[in-house]
Amino acid sequence: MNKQERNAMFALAKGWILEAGESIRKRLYDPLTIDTKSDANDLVTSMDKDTEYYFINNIKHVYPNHLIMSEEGYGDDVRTFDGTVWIIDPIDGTMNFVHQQRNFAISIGVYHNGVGEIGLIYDVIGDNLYSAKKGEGAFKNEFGLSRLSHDKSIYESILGMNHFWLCNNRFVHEKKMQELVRTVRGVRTYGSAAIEFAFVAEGVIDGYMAMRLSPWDIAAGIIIVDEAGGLTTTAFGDPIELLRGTSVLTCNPSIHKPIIHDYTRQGRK
Ligand code: 2AM
Ligand code: CA
Ligand code: CA
Ligand code: CA
Repeated sequence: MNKQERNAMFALAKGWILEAGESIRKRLYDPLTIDTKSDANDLVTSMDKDTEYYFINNIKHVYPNHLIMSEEGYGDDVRTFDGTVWIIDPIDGTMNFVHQQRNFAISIGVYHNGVGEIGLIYDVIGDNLYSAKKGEGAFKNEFGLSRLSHDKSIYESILGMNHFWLCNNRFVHEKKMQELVRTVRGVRTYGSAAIEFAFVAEGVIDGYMAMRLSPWDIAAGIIIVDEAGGLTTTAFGDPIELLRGTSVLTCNPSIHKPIIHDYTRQGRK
């Protein structure tokens, strides 16, 4: 994809994401239809569906040949990364949206032949747009993000992770995760993978780990963290295969090796 095409697509996507966010803010306290999906805690609302539909309508109108992979099922059944693929989570952090009316984000990643071209994560209530274009750095609104160029030791790092991995689970031994929690300076849980990626890019947290995420949770975040100078692999240090569900470790490069070698690989089930 050439720079001109990328810039045009970025400008459109940015306009759409800001407009969708504005629409959510206006309707924040309107009555919602809330359904459950795989289990009682897996929520989806009419706002998730309306927002996804809005993006798909707009994208298909301008780019009828592009494919769209999105959480709530209005997109295409994407099986390969040939051509241009938009990967969209209309609301990441739906539980936060429903219970807290904050700490949720819209996430859009655009890939061309498998290469990340554009990443956008919009923290709707904070009105902060995290963005990146391939080769042009990462931004929070108009400010460039550069804190990841400073090394951190694991002892002075703040790590984002869900408390779930400290309980008995099928991915990783909880004792090893407890050891990791005691080693780092602090642990945070924000409840939106996209926001955690944005915070890693910003240097607000030094890493984020999760055992089970979907492509739309991470597609934009991978590009933004990469452009900010960070590193993203599976939680066990392998390359991410974006078309499938995956574990994730996204972090300041200086703490990647210690986490993989001393904790996740040793604790892997
Ligand atoms: P969502 O709000 O778009 O569903 C919360 O820890 C993070 O995990 C959010 O990014 C959330 O995305 C995602 N998530 C929630 N339920 C999930 C599930 N059943 N499988 C994978 N990811 C999930
Ligand atoms: Ca969901
Ligand atoms: Ca999500
Ligand atoms: Ca979602």
